[in-house]
Amino acid sequence: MQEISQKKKVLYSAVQPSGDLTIGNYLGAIKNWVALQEEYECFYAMADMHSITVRQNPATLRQKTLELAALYIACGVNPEKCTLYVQSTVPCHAELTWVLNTFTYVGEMERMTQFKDKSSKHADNINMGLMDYPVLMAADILLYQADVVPVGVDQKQHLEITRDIANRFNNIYSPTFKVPEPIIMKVGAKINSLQEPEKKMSKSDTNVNASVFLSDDRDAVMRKFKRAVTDSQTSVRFDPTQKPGVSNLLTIYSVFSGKTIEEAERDFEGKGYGDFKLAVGEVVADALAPIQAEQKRLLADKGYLNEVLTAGASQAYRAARKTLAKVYRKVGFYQLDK
Ligand code: ATP
Ligand code: LTN
Repeated sequence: MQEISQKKKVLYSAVQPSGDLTIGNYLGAIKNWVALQEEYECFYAMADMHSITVRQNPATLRQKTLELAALYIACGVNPEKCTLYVQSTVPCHAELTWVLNTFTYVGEMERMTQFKDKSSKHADNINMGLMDYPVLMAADILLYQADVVPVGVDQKQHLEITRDIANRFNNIYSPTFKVPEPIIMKVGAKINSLQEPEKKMSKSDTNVNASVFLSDDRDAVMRKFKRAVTDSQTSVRFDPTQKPGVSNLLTIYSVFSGKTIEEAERDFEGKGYGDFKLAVGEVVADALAPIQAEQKRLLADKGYLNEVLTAGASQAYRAARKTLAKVYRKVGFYQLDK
């Protein structure tokens, strides 16, 4: 397990174990984690407490949590270098959330884009947790004194509120929390739907052709790219306003192949959309195959995964409880004599 060093800056990120991950989740989040693990002291969580803000099947949630752990490792997150853990196994997250709730205004939460989106999607279950989601996320990040948080563009607003809450607390008491910065990649931070290329690709989209899942086999990947919406022109050019579909495909091709957008455009000069879509499909299917094989291998070894998550939970707890103890002292909670 990783040595906690004083020198390295701290990085925190998480993904919810609800539903199957899309290539948007991969490119916007997990893929970048791998490169960053050398430079930072990293904490990567499976945010199962966030998942229950939308009703989940218990057995499925448990299974998806394990699958997500295996996926992190299969994508290249190294448990020897990072702390990998399940959010609900570290009680400090719920405890700090309660305190931070008293530094957060109802009006601020009502204005959050994700809250508004999810409330309209789940109108029959607008629970307090859905509204409190950003405060739990702030608690995740602030517990570990994170310097940076790599996320996709859609999470930027949650990072801003985290910074506001941290500053508010620090100003009322004394510096307690590190105020974190988001890391948002220039390319890949927003992968759009293959069917409605102005909208983000989402794992909960009801149109199966809109999202490519990390679990899709080669046939499914090829079929979805073949059906991807483009435009009535013919040139493969990057222009997100005029050509959102083609630009989205170019972005996907670029990040999966490691080429720049300009290089990608050059690859398809004089070629038609048919050839282009085929090439995008191939580069994605080629990248997913080894990840899928490795995830499958890991899932067959539950003992190993359980060991990683047990060690991760105690390592995370050690870091988190220090911050929580400070907070409890500062707000005036009674301290038992030792
Ligand atoms: P849902 O659509 O069910 O609300 P989601 O696909 O947005 O879920 P999350 O678990 O909320 O998934 O997000 C996990 C990470 O993936 C976050 O860092 C988020 O910013 C990133 N992400 C999600 N969708 C995309 C996308 N289309 N492009 C780039 N990054 C994305
Ligand atoms: N809300 C995030 C998942 C998440 C997260 C975090 C991301 C939960 N806690 C802390 C970064 C830092 C999402 O991706 N939807």
